[in-house]
Amino acid sequence: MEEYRIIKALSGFYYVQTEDGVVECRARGRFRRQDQSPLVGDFVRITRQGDKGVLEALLPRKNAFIRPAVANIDQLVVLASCAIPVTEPFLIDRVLAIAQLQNVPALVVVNKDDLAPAQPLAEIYRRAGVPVLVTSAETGEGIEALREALAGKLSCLTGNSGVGKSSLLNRACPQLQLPVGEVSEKLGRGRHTTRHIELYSLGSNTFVADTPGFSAFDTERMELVHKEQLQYAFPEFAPYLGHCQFPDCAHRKEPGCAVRKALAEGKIGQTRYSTSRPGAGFILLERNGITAGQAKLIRAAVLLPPLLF
Ligand SMILES: Nc1nc2c(ncn2[C@@H]2O[C@H](COP(=O)(O)OP(=O)(O)OP(=O)(O)O)[C@@H](O)[C@H]2O)c(=O)[nH]1
Ligand SMILES: [Mg+2]
Ligand SMILES: [Zn+2]
Repeated sequence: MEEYRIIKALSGFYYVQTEDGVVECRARGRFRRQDQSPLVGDFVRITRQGDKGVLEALLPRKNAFIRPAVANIDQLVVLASCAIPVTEPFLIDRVLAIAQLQNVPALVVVNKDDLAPAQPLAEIYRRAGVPVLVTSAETGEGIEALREALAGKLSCLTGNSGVGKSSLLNRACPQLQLPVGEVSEKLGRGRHTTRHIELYSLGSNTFVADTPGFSAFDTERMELVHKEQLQYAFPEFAPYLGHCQFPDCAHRKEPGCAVRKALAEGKIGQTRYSTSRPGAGFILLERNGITAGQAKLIRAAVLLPPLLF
């Protein structure tokens, strides 16, 4: 049997890169029965049937994400914009938190600097110790730095619809010619131009996945995180953890809280702290017991990596 990587998933078919081109595959029924969903980035075993193929098995993953649905990435690139469609910091924070809990390096890119100054948003993440680039797909600002940041890795771009994920990739690699869409000024959001996840080669050992932007529906959905783990999803909190008066401090209203003290002193950003609070976009799992509603969500989220349970 042959082992290859899935580079695209579309309408129930999986497209696998082989030495002699891309092969369209379908998955065996047992994947569905076992609640296993192959993802772009997965390594799979296939058998051939003429010029088509069949996915026979998924090889072990080093990481996996639900949104965007990708596996085995080296870096998550969170694209944001201060021009329409404006990216709310909590959206960035949620993606960064999930990456951090999976030990996947993240990069924040604030695009459209030609339309609205990107620095204030960029500064929030610089202060949190996250690598940040400021770019413009229009003027080419920051493109060389972006190319360098992508080199030699498999990166996945994510961000709300219309921030310029596809535009930026086109600018970094003009032969890609990815479709880009208009932004609706009236609604203040993108038009979901990119409809599927696909992995592109940008040269030696460099791959990047373009993904559909989050939709309003997506952003209402919550991420599942263990209650005690949430604080570790924010790396700049680390120096203060373990220094609160109460060992089980939730960093909310408890007296002697070192995290809140750092917040008051401006060492932790207000938006970062707000996202880390229970109820701000995460469903917090109790160690020994989950509610029926959570159990349903967990079944729906079969792709969640073991770390999050
Ligand atoms: N002025 C300016 N316009 C940009 C920039 N980046 C993207 N755009 C425009 O923003 C619109 C949306 O860009 P896309 O690249 O389609 O955005 P996307 O993030 O791929 O959106 P989805 O595929 O819907 O998730 C297009 O009209 C682009 O021309 C930029 O840096 N500056
Ligand atoms: Mg796009
Ligand atoms: Zn505390």
